[in-house]
Amino acid sequence: MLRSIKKVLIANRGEIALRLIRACREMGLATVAVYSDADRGALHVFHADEAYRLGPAAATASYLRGNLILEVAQKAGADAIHPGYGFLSENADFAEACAERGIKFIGPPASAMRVLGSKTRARQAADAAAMPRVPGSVTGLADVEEAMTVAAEIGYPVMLKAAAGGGGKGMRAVYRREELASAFSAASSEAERSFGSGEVYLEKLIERPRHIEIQLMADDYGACIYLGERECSVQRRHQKVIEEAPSALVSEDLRRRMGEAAVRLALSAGYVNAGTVEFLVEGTDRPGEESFYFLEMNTRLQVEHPVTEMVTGLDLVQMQLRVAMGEPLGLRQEDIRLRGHALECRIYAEDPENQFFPSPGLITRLVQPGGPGIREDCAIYAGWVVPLDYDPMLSKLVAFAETREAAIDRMQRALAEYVIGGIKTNIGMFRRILMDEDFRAARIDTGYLERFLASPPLDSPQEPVTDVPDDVVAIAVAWFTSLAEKDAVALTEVGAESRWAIAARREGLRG
Ligand code: MV4
Repeated sequence: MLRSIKKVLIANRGEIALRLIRACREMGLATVAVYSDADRGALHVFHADEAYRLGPAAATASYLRGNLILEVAQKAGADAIHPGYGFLSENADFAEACAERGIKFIGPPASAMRVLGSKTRARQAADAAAMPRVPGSVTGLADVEEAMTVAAEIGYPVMLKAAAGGGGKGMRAVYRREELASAFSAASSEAERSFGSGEVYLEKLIERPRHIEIQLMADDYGACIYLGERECSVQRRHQKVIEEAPSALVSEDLRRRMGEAAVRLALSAGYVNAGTVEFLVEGTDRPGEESFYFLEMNTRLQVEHPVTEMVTGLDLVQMQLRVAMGEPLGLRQEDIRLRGHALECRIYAEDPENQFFPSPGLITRLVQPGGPGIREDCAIYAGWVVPLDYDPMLSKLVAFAETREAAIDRMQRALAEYVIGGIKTNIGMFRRILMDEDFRAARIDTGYLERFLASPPLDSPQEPVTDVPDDVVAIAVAWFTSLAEKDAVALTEVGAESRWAIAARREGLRG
């Protein structure tokens, strides 16, 4: 059944709101933006056809107000809402409220969101779909005694997880029987506090896993395809930092097995639209012996979707919109071909020299990279004040090339072009990661970044500057200083110097 969509309300902000507006415009759809007081001057407000104020800056007073957003949609005559990621995107009650008012929620049905939103129910769905999952319980643990029994069955080390959780909250690794009781009550009360449900379950602990996820797209007619994987092992405190597609560690055979399992799970949950199945993978150093385990399914468009777009040549947001209109996918699995390699760096307003503290504020100067194979998804401009009320991600810088090595070189070139003045950013950290031998050899797992940050590469080879005349160096330094005055000041600050600070200063002088 075809559904008419002519006007889309974008229930989000920042780079993803802009990304969604762009897809709508290319398809001839009108757009309605919503904004908080902090975002009056934001680019998504500027680029949409109409914009409505929601309230004060706090997300709970603005982008999380589902009922108000629905009122705006009705007033503006929008026939669909795209939630983007975060905010209301995985809120099944909101998806249901949209349906009740005859407004199309661009995402899966509320019923599928409910099944997959509970980790224990999702594990049951995985079993029903013959999808490999980490050994452990598939229902909440009634008490410590039950936890003891399950842990003894699967063997230590184990991991306690919140059924309503995600992102590492309410999670506890337990290495010995004696530690289980206190970890159980800690995990359970943290889960209760964070999610309003104290339900926890147990899994076998997988040590040094890789985090690899499969992108799915399903239509209303039972067609579902996988669009390859993304390698997301480079994380810090459960925040992804670099993503790539494809994963250097996934063979064609492993990709097919993971993709087919992900499709089975989605179909068994009645899934429609874009979704991502996350896996823990171990044994990628032993080709043919890799094991993958279902972790969770994300029922939204993800931050890192651009790397999949680059290697598939598809526009995932346009596909989402067409599926929401009731169109069939129009693609079979064999139509999906991966080509080349894409890397994404998440550039944040944060200070790597000060425990990655958020560094919001006024962007005084901005020189953005471009050229062959570079895509930048962002919503910043010189003069924009990065609000402290939301996630401080500034930009997703994406490099695409024929090979992983060429994509890394291209990313390095783009990072070297990038100047953001007025606020601290993690750009320098990416320059160092991309020089790292282990990263370049794809020797990465979920612990890679924390290990790397704990031991900065002070002895990395520096480019010789001896062939540059002194006056040229002086001009370059003056130019750099004028472009990034605040950063430059930080480079000359004295005080307790971390090894990172030293590495960062050398990086700054080199640049
Ligand atoms: C695990 C695990 C090891 N074993 N589960 C972290 C976030 C949450 N969504 C799942 N997480 C993990 N679950 C078992 N049984 C290790 C992690 C984990 C992790 C997973 C993906 C990406 C980065 C991570 C960093 C630390 C721990």
